[in-house]
Formats: sequence, structure tokens, C-alpha cells
Amino acid sequence: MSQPTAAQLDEVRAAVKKLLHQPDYDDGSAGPVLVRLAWHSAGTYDVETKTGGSNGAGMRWEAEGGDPANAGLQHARAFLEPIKRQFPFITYADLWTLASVVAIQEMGGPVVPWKGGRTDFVDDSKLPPRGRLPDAAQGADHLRWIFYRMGFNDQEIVALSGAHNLGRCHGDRSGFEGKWVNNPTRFSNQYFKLLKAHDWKKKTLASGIEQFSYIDKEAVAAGEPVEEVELMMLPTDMALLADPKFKTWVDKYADDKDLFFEHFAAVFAKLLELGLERDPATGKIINDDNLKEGYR
Ligand code: HIF
Repeated sequence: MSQPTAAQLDEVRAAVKKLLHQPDYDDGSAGPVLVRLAWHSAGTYDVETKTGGSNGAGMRWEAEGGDPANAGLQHARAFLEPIKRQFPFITYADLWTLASVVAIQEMGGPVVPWKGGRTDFVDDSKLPPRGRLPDAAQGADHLRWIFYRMGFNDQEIVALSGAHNLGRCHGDRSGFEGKWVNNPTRFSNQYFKLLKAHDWKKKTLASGIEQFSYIDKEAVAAGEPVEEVELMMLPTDMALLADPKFKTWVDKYADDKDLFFEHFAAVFAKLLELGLERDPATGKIINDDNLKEGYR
């Protein structure tokens, strides 16, 4: 099947923009969960075996979609389903990744370069094993183990982490609860600023899960409900502060929003391309077994 034209992709982009506004969902935007969908589709990549990655859209199958690490992402896939039906020319793998870059830009973030041409697996025979996505209860060693496996370095790990400026944790999905910043549908470097600025206290949820919490006492005294002003960090977020090599980049990104945006755009684009080899002249994907086998 031929690739969508630039004009067709613009129609898809416009449709994604339209669906971002979701007054009854979370903080009013589908954007954050769409970003998480793209990241979890790509973040299964393993440089050694060249398996995993966004190609194939494997989360449509239980083996990958039902991984507890992907809990909640059915909402993101459901948001995009009408667009897939309206524009059948785009593959799921392209749609999920394209939707994330549209969402990031619409939420005030940088333009993340995006290239298409991904195909969709026709069955579940090529899915990556479970267990390749990060465990938020861990520390710096775990982050390096997971992200080095994808081919990222320390600077890239920290730049990516700025995406936790978006969205929230849901008790019924990951077990963690709350948002990282006050305005979780606006992309900025606020996550790094808050990470540095506050005295984050360990908090044990009723479920026994441990996360970190900061409550703006002045806002509470002024009558704001605690749930509204409480912010959170995951143990993996706190690891960026505790590890001196990561901390250097937290400092830089907290001080320099433009630098963060530039580095984030580059590293998120790299994430979405993991596992795809392209012909430098045409941009066509040249290592896709799906294409060899004759399906899109
Ligand atoms: Fe997340 N992430 N992420 N993440 N993430 C959650 C939510 C979001 C990790 C754990 C969690 C990245 C890295 C890591 C987003 C984007 C990115 C949640 C809460 C957890 C537990 C899920 C829920 O309960 O709904 C860990 C351990 C990571 C390794 C550092 C990326 C860099 C920050 C790669 C990334 O882009 C987004 C967006 C959300 C919010 C989703 C939402 O539904 O609002």
C-alpha cells in the first residue's frame, strides 16, 4: 500500500488537534495519554536484538496491550480509533506516533520531527516480551539499564523525563496518584524547576505504594483543597536529583527552557524512530520485515 501524501497527513494532524480537547477526561485533554501511548509503543526497543519499537503497533494485542505497564493506554487508543476509521490510509503505528507529536506541539511544546512509513503487524507473532518498560519504583541504575538498552545516554534520559510535565498518575492504572505540575496540559520545563525547588517528602499511599509529595501550604491556608495543590514525583523522578550525572542536566533544563525544548524535540524524535532504518535519500524504511512479507 502506498504512503499517505503530505496533504493526507495534514488532514490527520488536523483531526488529532480537534480531538485533544476532552472536557470530561482527566485534566481536559487527551494529549498526555497520547504522548504516553507513543512512548510505550516505542520504548520496548532493544538495540542488541533490534526488536521492539513503534513499528507494528503491537499494543493492539493482549500480549503487549495487556501488559500491566500499559494499563490505561486503551483510553489513548480509543481516542484515536475514529481517526483511524476516518483515515484508513494511515497505519496505527504511524497514527499513534504522529498523534503524540501533534499533542506535544498543541500543548505548547516544541515541534518534534516525525517521519511516517511504519507498518502494522497482522498478528501477534512479533511482539516484544513484557518487562521492557521502566518500573517507577526503582532508581538511577534501573533507569540506565532500561534506557541504555534503547540506545539513550544520560543527557537523553533527563531530556525525555521532562515529558512528566504532562498528565498524571492514576491509582487504577499504575497505582501512583497525582500530577507532577500544576498545569499538566501545558508543556514546559516546570517539572525540572519543581523537582529542584521543593522539599519532596516520601508519602505512602493507602495501597502501600511509595511516591513523593509536595503540598503548597500557603495555598491550603488560603482555602484551596489539598487534592488540588498536592504535586507528586515518582521514585524514578527523584533519582534524577540524587544522581550527580543526571542532576547536571536537571539544572540545565530548569534554567534554560529553550535548551530543554531543543533537546526534548531531538530525543523524542529519536524515541519514535527506534528500530527503523531508512534510506537516507528517500526516507523509506528499509528494514521492515512486514513489507518484505507483502503486507502494510
Ligand atoms: Fe511516564 N509515567 N514514565 N514517561 N508518562 C506515567 C505517566 C506518564 C514512567 C512512569 C510513569 C516517560 C518515562 C517514564 C508520560 C510520558 C513519559 C505514569 C502514570 C507512570 C507510573 C501512569 C498512570 O497511572 O496513568 C517511568 C518509570 C519512566 C522512566 C523515567 C517518558 C519520559 C518522561 C519517556 C515519557 O515521555 C506521560 C505523558 C504520562 C501521563 C499519562 C496520562 O495519562 O496523563
